[in-house]
Amino acid sequence: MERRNFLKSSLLLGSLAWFQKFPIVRSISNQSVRREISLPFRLPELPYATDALEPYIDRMTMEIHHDKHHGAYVTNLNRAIEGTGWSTKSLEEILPTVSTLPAAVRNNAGGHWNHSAFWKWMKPKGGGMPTGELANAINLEFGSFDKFKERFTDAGMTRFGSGWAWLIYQHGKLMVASTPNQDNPLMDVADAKGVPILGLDVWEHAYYLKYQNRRAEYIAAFWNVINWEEAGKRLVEAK
Ligand code: MN3
Repeated sequence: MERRNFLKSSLLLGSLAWFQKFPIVRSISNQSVRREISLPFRLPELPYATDALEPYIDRMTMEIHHDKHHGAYVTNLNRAIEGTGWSTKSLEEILPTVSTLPAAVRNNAGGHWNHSAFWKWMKPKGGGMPTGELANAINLEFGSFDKFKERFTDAGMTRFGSGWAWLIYQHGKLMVASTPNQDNPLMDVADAKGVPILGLDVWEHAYYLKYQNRRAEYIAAFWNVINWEEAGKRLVEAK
């Protein structure tokens, strides 16, 4: 009996040691090694429950969008930079140089940055109007909040296929822009470069379950969940 237990534990220890030779098992068994060696980027938690933006954005869309889509950008970004000099860089260092990097880095680094910000640009019981410096800057640049709303909506509606609508800060002023795919205004490839103050995902995956092909209804709903404090904070930091 004792001998059998002894054999069992030696076998177990032996196989553990054997498994330890393989990086993937070692990484699973050791969180800190895992972070340092091969998985620098992580999927952030949503700052609210998946049903918190109902009825404007539905629970299932939030679950799939965050867990599957954003999750895949993080996984694929880690895969794309593994073993390269970029694995120790921050997103803010990677994005301005994407023109020199493989498409997988551009798409997934963009996807990770864009979605990490997007979750924060929304909140339950959001909406209303911006206040303070952001309200002043919007009025100064666009004439009124309603005129800005029109311009931003138009940027989202006229983005053909998948992409993002943006309010950015550049050269001391605000500007509305849009980018294709997962590009963003922090990238050297962007037509309009600047600091993103507010962004809206207009990929079909962001609205199709609830709104199907009706992008205009999704964009109209977005105004009810915008976190203007977050947008305002970004303007203050950008200045
Ligand atoms: Mn998306």
